[in-house]
Amino acid sequence: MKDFYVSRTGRDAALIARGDPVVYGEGRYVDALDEARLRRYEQDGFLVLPDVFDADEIEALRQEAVALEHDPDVREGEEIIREPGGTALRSIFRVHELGQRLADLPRDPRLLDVARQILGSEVYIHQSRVNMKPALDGKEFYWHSDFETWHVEDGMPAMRALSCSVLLTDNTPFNGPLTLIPGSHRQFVACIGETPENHYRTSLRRQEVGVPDPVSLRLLAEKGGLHAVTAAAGSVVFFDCNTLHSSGGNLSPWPRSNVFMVYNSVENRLEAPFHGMQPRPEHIAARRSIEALTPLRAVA
Ligand code: 6CS
Ligand code: FE
Repeated sequence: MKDFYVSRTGRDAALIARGDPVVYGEGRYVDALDEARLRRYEQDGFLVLPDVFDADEIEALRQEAVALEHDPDVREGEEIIREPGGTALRSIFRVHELGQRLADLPRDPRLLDVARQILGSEVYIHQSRVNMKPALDGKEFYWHSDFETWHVEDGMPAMRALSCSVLLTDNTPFNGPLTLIPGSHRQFVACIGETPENHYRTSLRRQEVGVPDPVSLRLLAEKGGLHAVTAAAGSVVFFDCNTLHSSGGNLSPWPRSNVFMVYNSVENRLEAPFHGMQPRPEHIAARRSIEALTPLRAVA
């Protein structure tokens, strides 16, 4: 397969114009977002939908995430990522297969139909996680494009995937809200550096390889600005796989936890990772459980 997005090959950084659509099929595959919201997503590379879930729904999801965090089996499992230099929990991966309500969440039509509309096809879950960002201790996630990692390390062919983040707690200016660069999804930042063996064992704690260089970051930020998603629990952020994003540390005395589900098009299934790397484990990059999701229908 021709690699249109070459990165981490030891050569200099580069900006490569995106060759893939942002919204597939003109957004006509299913009817979920109205035209204005679809255009906003296409232009910025992300979309914030306030108050999608009510307080009871979010509290139930948040409690399930907390229960997983304290489940002794989960705490010893490979899905757990701890904060760099500490023991506090940073992320729990594969939550859509560990929880009950978290298992139904990706199939909720309020989320699934938006993903099907934008990606113009049936979709499956490439990856899910809860980022706990614990009180006073949650560390930053440095600037990156998810697609750069999923392309190089997971062999994701094209930019036909998106992340859906459901805010389980209020995201404020003080607790490390997700921050994105509007418009950055249209340029692929080829990164400097070579990928270490089993890179995910360090990158998920603190990512230093596969991150954009300061010049490219500054150029894209000067063009699009920075947008921190400060919104109430129950809000949802959809963002394109290639939109540059980060989040700061959490110095507030309250946790900031968000659940992330990555929808990939069934037309964009993972191939072999580039540069001969070993595939990442199933709980980070699904290769087996990749059947198209069926929408959860509300019980009549
Ligand atoms: O490597 C990955 O798949 C993960 N890394 C980051 C920083 N964001 C996306 C994903 O969770
Ligand atoms: Fe990310």
